Amino acid sequence: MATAKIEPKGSSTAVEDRKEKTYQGLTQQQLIDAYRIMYLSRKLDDREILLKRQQKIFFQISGAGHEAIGIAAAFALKPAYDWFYPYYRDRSLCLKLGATPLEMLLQAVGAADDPSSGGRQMPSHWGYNRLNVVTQSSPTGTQILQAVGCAEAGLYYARHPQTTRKGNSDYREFKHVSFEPDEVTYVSLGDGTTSEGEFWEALNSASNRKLPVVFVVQDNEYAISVPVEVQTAGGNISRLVANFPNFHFEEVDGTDVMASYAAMSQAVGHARARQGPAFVHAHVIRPYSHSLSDDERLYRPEQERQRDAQRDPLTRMHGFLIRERILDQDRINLLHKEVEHEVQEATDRALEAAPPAKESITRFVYSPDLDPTSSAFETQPAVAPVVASTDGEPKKAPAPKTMADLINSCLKDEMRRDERIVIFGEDVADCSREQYLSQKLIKGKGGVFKLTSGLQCEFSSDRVFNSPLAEANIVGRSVGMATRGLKPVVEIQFFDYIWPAMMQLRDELPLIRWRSNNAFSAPAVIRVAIGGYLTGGAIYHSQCGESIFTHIPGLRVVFPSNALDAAGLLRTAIRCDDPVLFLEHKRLYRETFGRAPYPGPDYMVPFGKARVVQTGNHVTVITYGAVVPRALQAAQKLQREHGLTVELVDLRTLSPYDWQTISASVKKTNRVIVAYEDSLSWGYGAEIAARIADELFEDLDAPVRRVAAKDTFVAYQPQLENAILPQTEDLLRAMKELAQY
Ligand SMILES: Cc1ncc(C[n+]2csc(CCOP(=O)(O)OP(=O)(O)O)c2C)c(N)n1
Ligand SMILES: [Mg+2]
Repeated sequence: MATAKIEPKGSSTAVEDRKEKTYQGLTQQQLIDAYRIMYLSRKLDDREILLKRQQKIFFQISGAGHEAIGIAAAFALKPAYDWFYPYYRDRSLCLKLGATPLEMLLQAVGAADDPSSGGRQMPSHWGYNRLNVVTQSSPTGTQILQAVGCAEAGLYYARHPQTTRKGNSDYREFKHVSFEPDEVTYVSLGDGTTSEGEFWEALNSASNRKLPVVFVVQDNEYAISVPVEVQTAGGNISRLVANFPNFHFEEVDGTDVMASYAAMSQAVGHARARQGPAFVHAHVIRPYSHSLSDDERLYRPEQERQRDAQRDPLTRMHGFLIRERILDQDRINLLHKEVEHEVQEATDRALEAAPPAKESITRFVYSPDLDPTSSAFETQPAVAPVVASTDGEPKKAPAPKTMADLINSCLKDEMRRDERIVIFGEDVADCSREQYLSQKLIKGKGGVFKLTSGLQCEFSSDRVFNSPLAEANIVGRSVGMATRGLKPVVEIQFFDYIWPAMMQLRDELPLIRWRSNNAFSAPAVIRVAIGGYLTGGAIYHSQCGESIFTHIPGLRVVFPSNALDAAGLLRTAIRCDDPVLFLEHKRLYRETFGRAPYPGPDYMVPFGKARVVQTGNHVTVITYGAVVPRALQAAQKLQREHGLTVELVDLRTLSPYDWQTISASVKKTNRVIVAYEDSLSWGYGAEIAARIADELFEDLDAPVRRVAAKDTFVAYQPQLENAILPQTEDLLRAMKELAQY
């Protein structure tokens, strides 16, 4: 049924002529609208609770008690113009922005047509591409740094509007980009979530970079059963954040629509005027327990719950509309009936909706548009022209360069080609204090391994800059930027220190596309210096651990062994449409092994294509990274001393990996070693060995052997390091044993 417009009580043409009274800038009609959405929001929660009890849906978490601040935020912001990173209690916000009751219930039943996730996420995990409501997840707080990255992307586009043009031959072809010059990013969270480190990292960057982010903390004084005074030192988050520069602060009764709207308008105004971020601390209530899996009567006495109930935003708004004679009880009853009818209609339709097809489960793990394993990513190195010099002698071929050189050159060429690329991380800039560069007082740093050297000088601090020392900050912001269509190519200084970013790397970066059913994606590149054999690198500068990441669906994992591959694979990583973890072995950065002339600005190596380093007949060795040169040395020795030949396969990319080449080689030699630098047990080679044992059993003349590090960490003392990491002699011994098995 089409809902009739319920108007203010005294409404008539004559009445409209007189100057209309407003309430903190909201008209009577807007207040009625606010009440209608708040009531709708509550009724949807109530209906979902009923459906859950009837086992027609499978989870419920409500927005009850948070309706007023949500509606106020929606009035102060613009859908499909501003950007939204809401959390699960933001039902009223999403309804006012334009999400429909049917859409919400489609998620509750897990329907194929659920626009937020296609049946993949729990209800109240909002995501509406057409409204700029970005796909939300369950880990509390991961949205906050992403919102910071989103705001940075908006400012970047405003400074570089030409970058929004659709590109071709890479991810830009499939990434629609839009921005508004005065857009604002909204992000909300609960009081408990302010205890997360990522919250503080986000405030720090938003403050320092004066970003137009409006942070809304919806403080219902509980995080499940843990009260606010246990979460927050002193019990009030506003007091703790008050000294962040550039912020506008508001603390408000979030159950009062008018007061909340006044606070939100001020906050949004500050951000829109590019004065900096804003922080709105809204005191709300939580009348329905944490979720349907929780019973708050176990930890909240009746009198406390009664006290809360007196502040129920719906009751308050109802009373206000009557007191102000904006609506009488009859009109309110009519409004209630209309809303209840709307909820019933949406419920009927949602319950009839088809579930997703079982065959669809692996859709959108990766980009459906651009396949980095395809021949589109296979190009030849540009052959350097050999020009005759004046004396008639051909000029010398260009000098071979190190892996570090070629990665640096590749980054430079890609940045020239694609202005959407931004680079940040710890120490990656040449010099943050730009005046030292312009006055030519210093040479500049450009990364602890100098991989990003000269990039800031060529491309400006706008595109290449230092981050705070905070790994979650680096990855979380890059997720937000990539969601908006930028191409962040960020650096994690040492693999050993990647763990603070793990929540973003496991639960966000590779999941954005799958969990939103392809409505959003975040194809960022994370470069990481990895590995040992450093002589003195010790425990915390030598770790591997790639299998932890190859275990993550949706993430491409690359691990080159030589300069040419590094350049070609990095280019593929940048141009492709999936998130990539690009692992660079520190020991190989400047190694003599595997140097090559720069292969030119278009050289690409496709993912999932191994390189056969040398062919052989007696045993296959499957490996990657810094074990490749060691295995090659061992193979040469085996041939010299015993006349046995090794087929050496360098995987180059670990996810996806080249099963075809592995299988063809094992079928040929019937003997195989999987060698890797990481500790032996549960390492990357376990998966390859298991698959060979499973699928190639009939072809094997010997057991599948693994050669890897000891099950410990890498020690500082060089003799210990040598004993821990797999050496050429270990490989040689295994090759000989297996070849003669
Ligand atoms: C990182 C993380 N830890 C734990 C949880 C489980 N969990 C879900 S909601 C929640 C409480 C959140 O409290 P608060 O931030 O105050 O929001 P509220 O639910 O009160 O609105 C917890 C512990 C989670 N989802 N994510
Ligand atoms: Mg809370």
